[in-house]
Amino acid sequence: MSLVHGCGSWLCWRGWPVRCGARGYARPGVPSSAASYAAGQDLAPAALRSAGLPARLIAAGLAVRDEGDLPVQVWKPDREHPLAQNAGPAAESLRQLAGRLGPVLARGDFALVLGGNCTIALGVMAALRRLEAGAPGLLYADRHYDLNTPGSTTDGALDWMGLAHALALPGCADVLAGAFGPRPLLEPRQVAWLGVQPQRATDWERAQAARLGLHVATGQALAADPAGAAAAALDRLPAGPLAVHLDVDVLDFTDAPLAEDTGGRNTGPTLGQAEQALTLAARDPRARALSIGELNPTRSAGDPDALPRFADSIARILAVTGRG
Ligand SMILES: [Mn+2]
Repeated sequence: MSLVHGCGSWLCWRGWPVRCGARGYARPGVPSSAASYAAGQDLAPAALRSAGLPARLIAAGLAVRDEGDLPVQVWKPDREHPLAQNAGPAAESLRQLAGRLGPVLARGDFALVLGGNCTIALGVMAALRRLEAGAPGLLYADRHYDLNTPGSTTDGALDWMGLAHALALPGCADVLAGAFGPRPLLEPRQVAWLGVQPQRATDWERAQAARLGLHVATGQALAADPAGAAAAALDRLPAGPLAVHLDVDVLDFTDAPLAEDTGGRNTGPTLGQAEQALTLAARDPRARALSIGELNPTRSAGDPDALPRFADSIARILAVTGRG
């Protein structure tokens, strides 16, 4: 990972003095629930700020530049497009994200993107592709494949359709699959899944995973050997720049009640186990971005330690970037 040179000045960033050091961390937020099941994830960037994520990143020795938030989008029912709800506004937000990340990545900063839902990974991959530094890879930590299409479920929620659109699977909505230039945005060899619970996938998704020969480590495998599962996934990815995406629903919801989807109770990795896996990825010299999706702050209202504990984990993970 390239370094940011020549700064050395003090910047005032949301009240904290931040010294520009050897490595920059840019932190755009995507306060959007447009592509989600309901409102809630639009609150995540602000909740992570309030939980002390910036201060923890700084305490971990990172130089943080705040890139600010994209325009707020709050989910509402899209009765004109019930099977791909709010696809137009969601795609526009992702195009904006990719545009915002372009200069950040080009100057060698590591990007931490706060969602929003999992479609933010498409904006990150579009920006990495534009770097023209080789085929980018995506380590996708999620309880779900996110390979649904508007035809494979009746939900109409794009938040578990993102990778179907990145891979341009049959039946995708053109407005999203074609939002980033030539499609597909990604080939199957550019993605490795970590933490999938196959029982929670649709039949369509399981069929696509088998047909395309996807690299998938289940949640059970991830919990049993976090570092081993991550290493095997990283081995499979191409040599170009690497993005890590964390859908917080991959976590055991009883251990870390953070996710929009509450179905992960007592299964999947704990926050500590996921941290082990993602720390390995962060050490990878290809690592350029981490995106965090599907966090709904209302889920942890009764467990006030959950968000600060999560912020601590993220800071520890990012503290090792480039220390491969
Ligand atoms: Mn998910």
